[in-house]
Amino acid sequence: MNVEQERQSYYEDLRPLNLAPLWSVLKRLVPAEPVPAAQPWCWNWEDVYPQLLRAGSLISAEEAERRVLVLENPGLPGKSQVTDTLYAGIQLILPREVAPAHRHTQSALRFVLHGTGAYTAVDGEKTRMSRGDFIITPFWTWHDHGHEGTEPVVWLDGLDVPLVNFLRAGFRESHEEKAQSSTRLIGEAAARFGSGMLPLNCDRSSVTSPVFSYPYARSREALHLLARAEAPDPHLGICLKYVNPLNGDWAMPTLGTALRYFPRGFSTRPYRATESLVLVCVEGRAQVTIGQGPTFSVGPNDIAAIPGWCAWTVQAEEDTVFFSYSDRPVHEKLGLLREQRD
Ligand code: GTQ
Repeated sequence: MNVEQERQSYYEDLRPLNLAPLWSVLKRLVPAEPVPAAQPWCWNWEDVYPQLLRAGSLISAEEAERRVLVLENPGLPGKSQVTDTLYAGIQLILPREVAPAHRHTQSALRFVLHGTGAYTAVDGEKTRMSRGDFIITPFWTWHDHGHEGTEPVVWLDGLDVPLVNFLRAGFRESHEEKAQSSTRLIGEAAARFGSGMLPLNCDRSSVTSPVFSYPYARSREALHLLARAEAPDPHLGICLKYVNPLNGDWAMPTLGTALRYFPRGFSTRPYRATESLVLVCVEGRAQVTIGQGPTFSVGPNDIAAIPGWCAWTVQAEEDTVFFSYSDRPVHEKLGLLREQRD
């Protein structure tokens, strides 16, 4: 037997003992730099919306529990992942429907894409949903969605499902009632925590922002004013992150959310970080180039997935606003965030 044959027979002897040689996997196990399985991709609203409406005629929100089309990254087929660490889905609710109350240890965000008249209820408080609003469902809070209006309402769900499932920390429960009863006024959380003030002796320990709705109109106005006050950052444009007023940290413990403005004609310099990112176009149109390509033309309600450690640039063809979410808070907390600006 030559050495190679001896090694092979050695490996075969190891297998039933549940032992394996590190040296044959070391470089894959501990790579020189991140190797995402996710691919750069963009989902266009004009493809997604008609399919979502078809789902609306095939299954009710109640039967589906959540009537959602999952954005499946082409590099991760069947995994229900938009990037290696993030989940994204597009949820449809029709007039008079209820998506029944449940809770889970995965954190969820909603970013409203289309329609008016729907609400989401979180731990007894309803919030109306309007286009561009960023709404948080903190982990392990009861939530149901309903619709008192007249037209289809659609939003993006962003969840930390792949991360939580990787940690095997997922729990889920159904509420005994279809829709939880209201125990708080509409706007109560915003009044208590979201006006630049806090109750004098409030508990500051929550890792999720208690301001669970960040209306678009306010955030948009802030970005547009800043665009007149300062030059856009070469890599970020005009970018504001959503924060938890209790501690100034990200609004959610695992998902970093931000709103970004790029004036017409502005191009960003290449930027990459270990975070993986989902971009949602709210207004305008831009070319988004990811890695060595592809370049996607991203317009209203189009959604792009940017895998970790892929450099990306934005070329704004119109005044453009993007909402984004990423796993950045986790990278930061674990000391793993690495960035490169060219
Ligand atoms: O609305 O609670 O897209 O639990 C995936 C899982 C939405 C939700 C999703 C969920 C929800």
